Amino acid sequence: MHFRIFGLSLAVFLTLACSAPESDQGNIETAGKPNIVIIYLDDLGYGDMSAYGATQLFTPNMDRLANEGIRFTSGYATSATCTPSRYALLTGIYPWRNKDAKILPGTAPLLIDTAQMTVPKMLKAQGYSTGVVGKWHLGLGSGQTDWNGSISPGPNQVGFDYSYILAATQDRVPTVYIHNDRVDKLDPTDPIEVDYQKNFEGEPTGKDNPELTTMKWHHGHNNSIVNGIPRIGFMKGGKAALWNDTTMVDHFLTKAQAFVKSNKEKPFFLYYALQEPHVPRTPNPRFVGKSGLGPRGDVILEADWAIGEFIKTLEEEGILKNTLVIFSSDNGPVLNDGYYDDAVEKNGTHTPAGPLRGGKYSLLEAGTRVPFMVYWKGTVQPQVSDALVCQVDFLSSLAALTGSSIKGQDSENMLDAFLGKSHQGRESLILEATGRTALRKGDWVMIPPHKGNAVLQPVNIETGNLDEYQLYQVTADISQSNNLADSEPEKLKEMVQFYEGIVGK
Ligand code: NG6
Ligand code: CA
Repeated sequence: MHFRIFGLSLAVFLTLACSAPESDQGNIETAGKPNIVIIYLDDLGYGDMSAYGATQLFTPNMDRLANEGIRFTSGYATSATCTPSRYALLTGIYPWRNKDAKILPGTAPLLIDTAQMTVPKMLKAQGYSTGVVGKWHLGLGSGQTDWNGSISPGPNQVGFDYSYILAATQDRVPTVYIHNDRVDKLDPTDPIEVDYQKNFEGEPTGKDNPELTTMKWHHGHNNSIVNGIPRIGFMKGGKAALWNDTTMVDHFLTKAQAFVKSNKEKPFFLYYALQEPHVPRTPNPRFVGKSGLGPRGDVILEADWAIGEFIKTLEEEGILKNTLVIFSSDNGPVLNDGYYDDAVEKNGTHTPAGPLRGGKYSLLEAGTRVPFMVYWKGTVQPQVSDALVCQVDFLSSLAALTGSSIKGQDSENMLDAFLGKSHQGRESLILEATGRTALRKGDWVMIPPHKGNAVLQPVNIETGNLDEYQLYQVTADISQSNNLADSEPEKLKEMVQFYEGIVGK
């Protein structure tokens, strides 16, 4: 028998088909490349883990990564809020360069240009399978998103082969899971509508129907009520697709584990973005009351458990030694972030920011300096590192690890620091909090004068705003209690010049 396809014999056709690169991954050598997992928490503070000094919370699974890996003491998110930090993590670009990189509503379009290089795109080109599970908060669609159709562009257009996400935050609508470009479990006869400006007629809200809420709002968070929790934004329909808040951690964990199991044959990159301990804090009943610190403590213990289960999966699948695990948080801690959830009342002597000053939204250290660990069993030696490193460095560093020559605009190759071969970090880093910036350089932090209140009400966090320069030697004064701007004029001048050289005047 002799087959001919477009005039070629079958044998010639097959030879050509097999030798042609099927995709950009086709010919890439993947042997020896480790799996890469970024475990990312939402609002976990520098002092929220026992390995970073917490005495009122015991986090053995996170601690294991810290104690058996590298525990960075000067590891930073770029920003003191979520969206900008995640933008920088994935793109290697400082978020203050993009005016849209600020806390996004659930209806915001995709923030990352689909032509932009990203960590998952770079790794995909190096032969990796790429996935994101958990909190996204980088916008979806191109403006007028129809939540009942294909929600695109999104994670799958910026480098992820697989995505299973919540669109924005747990306190924002739409309160549904999105699998690749579709709302999961959506009943087409019950379409979803989302609006951040006005309510849908006849739909209850936290503001008008407090009797329907099981969690009370303190500030903001008084729009649509889902599962008894009043949210930010209005939403209607999609009943079958609504998430269950108290099983969210289990749900994402299952997806993360499934991704690992089905991709273990070739190197994979998983960005596992837990939504805890961000509000609303909804621990599964298994964790309610476990911490003694109220729901905020309970959800930290729950996240710790999930991380333990996830690492166990890597072990059981026989790939722990071949997996580089990076752990960090998108911004610093906050107690009252808009609900009456006992976070303040039950906090006791716990210090979510550890010795640092400020918190989420703050330009002071607690806004951006976060737990930051690298764990790679058998390859990375346990140690504490004071190297100055930032999540913006992942792109260039992971490129160097996997044989790519890609370099991100603001992303420095910190691979040796990330692998513990060197304690030499970045020379400097621009920090950002709600659009304001500051400079960390060497042992010093300089915060230029910024307008606005010194304390952000009602979260009760120091913003870092002052109408004069602030200069702290953070290696000697980690709690930023001595402003040396007046006594160290030369240092101040040097810092201001350097800062203006990067950020502008
Ligand atoms: C704020 C919300 C806060 C939280 C934050 C985003 C109000 C009053 N506050 O606007 O609760 O959702 O946005 O947090 O609405 S982040 O970690 O995703 O940046
Ligand atoms: Ca956050």
